Amino acid sequence: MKKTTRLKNMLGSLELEFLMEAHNGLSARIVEQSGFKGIWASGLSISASFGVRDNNEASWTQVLEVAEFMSDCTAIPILLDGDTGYGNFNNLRRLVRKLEQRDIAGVCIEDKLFPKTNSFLSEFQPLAGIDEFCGKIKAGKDSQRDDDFCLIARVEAFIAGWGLEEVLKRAIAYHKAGADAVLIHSKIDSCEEIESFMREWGDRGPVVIVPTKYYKTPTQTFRDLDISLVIWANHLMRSAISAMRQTAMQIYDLQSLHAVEDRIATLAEVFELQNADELQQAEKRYLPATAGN
Ligand code: SPV
Ligand code: MG
Repeated sequence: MKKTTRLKNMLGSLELEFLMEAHNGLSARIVEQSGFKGIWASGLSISASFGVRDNNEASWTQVLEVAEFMSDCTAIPILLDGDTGYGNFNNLRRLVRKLEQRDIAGVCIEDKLFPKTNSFLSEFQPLAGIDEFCGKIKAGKDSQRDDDFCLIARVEAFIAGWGLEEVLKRAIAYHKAGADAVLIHSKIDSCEEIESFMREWGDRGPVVIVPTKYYKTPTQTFRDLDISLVIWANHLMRSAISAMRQTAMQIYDLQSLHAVEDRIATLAEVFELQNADELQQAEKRYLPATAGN
């Protein structure tokens, strides 16, 4: 089944589904091997792994290149965090076409202004006009060639300090404009805003959430609320930071590899993640036999 169809089916599924964050080919492979059905290509994590801020400091083609590596080395669908679409409706059209060419299953765009700021970083989060954002959604949907490519519209009104009425107005407008799902983002440490939204939203369409700040909410609550898809948005990048710091500090302090050797991945694991075995088999098939072989 196509990656796009699989993501679309996840959105439409009666089960609660999950996407796990990845930010490069390696972490994408790890997500897939862990059993997840799909990948969130996180803007925050990709920019952090570049050592830049989540403010569109990395260009969209740099992000696209990362997504391409992720897509090439995995078979599960990828939902790209497309920020604001990197410009107006026209930039989004081009993004959608480029994502389809790279077999990326969908894109999520948020109703903020370019250049965006991470939702947890600043109180000042100016929102796009509803009509302008609806035009962007329509343009994105009109430009996809594969009917199952998914465009998810992310509502940032709670993040920007607006109330339920504004969130609902925007979600309904984006749904009518053709979004395959709405992502309702919230930065409070309880599920209260999401619950209030779900009570009003009913069954208009699939809803995606990112429970980074309300991580203590039991996952069963999300099921009970009829959420479609949960995104664990940045946890591989954050676990990599902790592990890398610990390893670097230990090696620095001890001037030896001895203490870390038991708790880092083996080289065999690295080669497996790179699919090194396939190349060795191919060399036997395609390279001429030499005296050394
Ligand atoms: C990301 O992972 O880049 C996201 C989610 O957009 S958040 O950081 O919560 O805004
Ligand atoms: Mg992001």
